[in-house]
Amino acid sequence: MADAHPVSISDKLIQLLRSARSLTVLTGAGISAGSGIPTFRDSQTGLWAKYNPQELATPEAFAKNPGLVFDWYRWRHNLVKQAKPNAGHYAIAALEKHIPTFTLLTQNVDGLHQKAGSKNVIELHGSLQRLRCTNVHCGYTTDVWPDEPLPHCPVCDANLRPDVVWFGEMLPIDLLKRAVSASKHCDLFFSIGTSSVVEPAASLPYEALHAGVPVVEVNLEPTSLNVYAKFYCANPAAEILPLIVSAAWSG
Ligand code: BJW
Repeated sequence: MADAHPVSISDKLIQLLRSARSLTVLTGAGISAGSGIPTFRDSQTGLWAKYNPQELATPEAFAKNPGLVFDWYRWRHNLVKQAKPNAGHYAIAALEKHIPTFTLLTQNVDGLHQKAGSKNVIELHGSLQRLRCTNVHCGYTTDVWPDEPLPHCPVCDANLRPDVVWFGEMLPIDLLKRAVSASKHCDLFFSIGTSSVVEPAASLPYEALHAGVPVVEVNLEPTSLNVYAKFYCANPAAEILPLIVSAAWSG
């Protein structure tokens, strides 16, 4: 196994964080890796190493084989129901208490940020907590996952589906607009535990960069964003984020 990357936190980053009046944080699956939730694209352990996204995470896959897709999401729903936030989620929740304007943009559907106490959270790819009716004219949603292989809507009898955003589907436009605005209008932007490949979320750090906002990347591996980031932390999010918060505000 490779040696852990030594922890080093730039004094300049700590100064910027202390003086920030507005902070925007984008998270991806890497933040929840420390809570036992598999990422998508890590080569050995990622979900897409074992499962084909085209057969599970598209509207076409659900239309073709709704039982299979629902079953896979029920397995993941059970996994996240049992998961607990880790020190990285708690550190992000602590940032919100220190900085007057704070926005958390997450691509994750696991609800762990809210469990850790984060308040201003925009769930760009939906939530595994909820099911919604596939009939767009119906609008029924529920937090209860019925114990049936393929549950139906109690209002209109159409299939229910997980309330997540699949490939080829639009992100909720109001949430995306708020995310773009929060990315442009902040003093500092963190991109944490995301491979920076899935659009349109991957473009949000660039909204910040184009507005002159310094970007911090926290990721075990550098991504395509890395060359543009002012600061890079190559440590597990659950280790480095609590150290950053305590360096900025303890004492
Ligand atoms: C750690 C760590 C530790 C690990 N500490 N770090 C422009 C160009 C090309 C394609 C497109 C484009 N615009 C749109 C598209 C198509 C598509 C897309 O982006 N495809 C790319 C893959 C090429 N996008 C869409 O379809 C989106 N819709 C859309 O744009 O609509 C308009 C439109 C439609 C059609 C055509 C054109 C436009 C919707 C995207 C929905 C994504 N959905 C998923 C599934 C959600 C439900 C579910 O959970 O099942 O969202 S896919 C999956 O990827 C999931 C994630 O949220 C998302 C991002 O993954 P993330 O979080 O980055 O995870 P990983 O695994 O990739 O990375 C983890 C990282 O953490 C790694 O870098 C590790 O190193 C790191 N790490 N441990 C710190 N301890």
